[in-house]
Amino acid sequence: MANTEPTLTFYHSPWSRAAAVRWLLEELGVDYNVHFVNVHAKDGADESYRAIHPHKKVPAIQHGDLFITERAAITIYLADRFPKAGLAPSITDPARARYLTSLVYSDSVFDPCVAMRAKGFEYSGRDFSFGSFEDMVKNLEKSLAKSPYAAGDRFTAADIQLGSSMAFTMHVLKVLPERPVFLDYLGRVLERPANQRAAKLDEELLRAHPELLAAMGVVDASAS
Ligand SMILES: N[C@@H](CCC(=O)N[C@@H](CS)C(=O)NCC(=O)O)C(=O)O
Repeated sequence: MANTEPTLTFYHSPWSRAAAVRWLLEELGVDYNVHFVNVHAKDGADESYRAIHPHKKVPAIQHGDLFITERAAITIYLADRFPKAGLAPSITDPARARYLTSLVYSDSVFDPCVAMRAKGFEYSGRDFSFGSFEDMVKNLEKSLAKSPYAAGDRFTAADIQLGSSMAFTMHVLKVLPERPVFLDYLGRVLERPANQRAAKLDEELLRAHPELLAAMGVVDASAS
């Protein structure tokens, strides 16, 4: 039978929030094309990219004639659209409640809290929708102590979103504290073969686009 699945294009740049979507795509085992976007260029991505993403950011996907932006929305869409991988509890599964909560929390609370902390902004948690950094760390610690994964006993797409953000903010930004429960959790999720594959594919993509490294002021030692 002919493959009737619409073409899936992933607008991507390594070393960005889009890395979590690459990991998800590898977990799903679907065919996809990568459209490289140099978001690290001096003035950001080329102006033509605004037709895909209104803020010229990654990630974005095109599936057939549908365009989706915002990482949480992309994650929910893909995990539901390709259910065979079992990465999203079904609509009637009670685990869906924690799944959606932690998935959206990753981008609407965790992400801005760590961004404010990384930039050294002092603020009152009551003045912003995402609340305080301290409340976020406490909540995350409590939630991950309760069960091995973000939504309960099994790995879901919410762990990709959360695990990817936690790893970056702990190890690169050095903002998230190295609490034992966080380290245990990261040990569990980051070792997944799909994540390792995604990282390797991103390394290859970086080698094919030295302009990205140059834009970030990184010298590619392997190129000499
Ligand atoms: N709210 C967006 C944020 C995406 C985002 O911040 N992307 C960054 C890379 S980590 C970007 O493309 N920045 C380029 C720019 O702003 O010019 C989402 O969740 O998808």
